[in-house]
Amino acid sequence: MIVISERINGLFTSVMRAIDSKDEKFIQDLAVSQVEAGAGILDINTGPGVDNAPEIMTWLVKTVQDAVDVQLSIDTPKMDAMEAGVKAANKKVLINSTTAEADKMGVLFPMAAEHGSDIICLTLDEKGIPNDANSRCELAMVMVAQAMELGIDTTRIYLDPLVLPVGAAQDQGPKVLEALSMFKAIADPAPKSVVGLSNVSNNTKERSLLNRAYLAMLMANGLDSAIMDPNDGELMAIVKASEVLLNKKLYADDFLRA
Ligand code: THG
Repeated sequence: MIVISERINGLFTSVMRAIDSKDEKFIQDLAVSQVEAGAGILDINTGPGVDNAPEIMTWLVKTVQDAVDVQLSIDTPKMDAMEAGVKAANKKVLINSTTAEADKMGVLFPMAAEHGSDIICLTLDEKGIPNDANSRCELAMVMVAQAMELGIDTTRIYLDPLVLPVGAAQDQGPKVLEALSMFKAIADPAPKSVVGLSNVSNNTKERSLLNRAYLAMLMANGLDSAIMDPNDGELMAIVKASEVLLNKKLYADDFLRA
């Protein structure tokens, strides 16, 4: 499983403060600790409500890539900030994300094709987030078809079924699992899958417990990558244990220490 670190996000108060004061060391220490904890990709998000998002994204990307040598996921709904992030990166990025909305696909798939980027496809469109697994798959198929027309390899596509907070949309938990298990059949070779794991526990008291339990279920349904906190040691242990139980990693008595 590919662990994508969620921590370089202006949503976190400490990160927002570091962005405001252009504190390179804080961001770089955070990046290094995430990679040391096992992150294979770092998600980079300026946070909501910044008015100079392209400038901040450029600063974040440059600051992070001066400290670590991993792929970056450029996480923003703003096209200008996305373009700034893709251009500032010195290697191929993960575009996070397009939706099935025509205006987004029309800009972001050509951007991915031009720069050789990987791209996350969120299963939502002008009508919002679908209510069941089949509608999520329909939107996934629309996006995969459009990407293929531009020559984007299906293995560069990460389908995101959109995890919702259990407190607000409890019925969606199993529907996301069902959608995940259907995604593999959409193309050959199969696209990858990704979720924003911590969404599930937003505004709950038992955040890490819910994140850990759901991650094991998601992995059992074929999840390839998750935006999550690699500094949660117990959560990382769930990743390792699940990889062994799903026969993806060889069992050994000391696998958790490895
Ligand atoms: N899919 C994709 N990208 C995504 C998401 C997704 N990016 C954003 C988000 N969802 C995943 N990242 C986070 C990052 C932080 C939190 C949740 C998801 C989070 N932060 C604390 C909070 O809001 O309570 C911050 C509080 C603090 O300051 O400590 O929960 O689904 N493709």
